[in-house]
Amino acid sequence: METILKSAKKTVVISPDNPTRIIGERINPTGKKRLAASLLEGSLEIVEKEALEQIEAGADILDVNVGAASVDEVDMLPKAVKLVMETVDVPICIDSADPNALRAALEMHREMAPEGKPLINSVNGEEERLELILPLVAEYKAAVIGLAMDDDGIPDTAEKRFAVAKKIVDRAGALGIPPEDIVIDCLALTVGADSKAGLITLGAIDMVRSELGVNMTLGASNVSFGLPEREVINWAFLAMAIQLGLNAPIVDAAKVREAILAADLLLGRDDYSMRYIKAYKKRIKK
Ligand code: THG
Repeated sequence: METILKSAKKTVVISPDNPTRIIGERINPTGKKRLAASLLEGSLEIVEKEALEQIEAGADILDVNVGAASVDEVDMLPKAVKLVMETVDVPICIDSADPNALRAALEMHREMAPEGKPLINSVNGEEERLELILPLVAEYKAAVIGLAMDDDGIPDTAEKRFAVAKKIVDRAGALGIPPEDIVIDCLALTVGADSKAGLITLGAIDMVRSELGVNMTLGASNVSFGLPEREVINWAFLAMAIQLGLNAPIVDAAKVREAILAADLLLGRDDYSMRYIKAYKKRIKK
């Protein structure tokens, strides 16, 4: 199962046989007051800086999200997508809850890279979202992240999250969108609130990999929200999730790349430890 994403110049293949691909999460004003304020003024300087830094840190794909209070996403999202595509050459993950902003950004992406293929973040199992987003995915021949939640919220069992994932894959299929263009997100919730939260997510990942075979993303760092030394928890969780089938986490590359390289190495996806050693050498040179 190969999810193929393309910028104007670069193709990234997400597949269980490939190393884990990192979707860089930092172009997102959530929790970043400075970025939120600058977006409100129409400035994209921080977006450009974050794009460059994340590529330096080893991101393979960049998530672009400009959603903050009072920001006009229909105006700003295509501008941010354009700037990121001019600044770096990796594929783009277009992140918005607003279908009009998604459409505007998809138009811009098509203009900048007519042969390109972005990832849309996201659809979920809610009837309304399926009806709004899946036609866009088909029209623009994009790939899409499918969140394992629906009109009843985020299910509290692995089986129910799997069922939502299957529903999304089936509904996409009915519109001619193949399963390789669906990247499922089994959703990470903090273990600080529910000690079984990690286990439920891992169980869903396992089921999605074995029964649907599709590729998977995860906003993995959510798992440690509210706890001290979050990185330690995130590293352990990523290793487990990657073993079970997560292969395109949405994370801060600067904080988790070493752990991901170690997981890939231990899972036999890094011949002669080349990627691990190369990253180490680059780090000690600084
Ligand atoms: N699944 C999918 N997409 C997602 C998420 C997911 N997109 C958004 C989010 N979750 C992943 N992206 C972020 C972006 C920012 C933060 C966390 C996840 C974040 N920001 C810091 C804060 O709030 O404290 C500020 C970080 C900083 O400035 O260093 O935490 O789950 N499909």
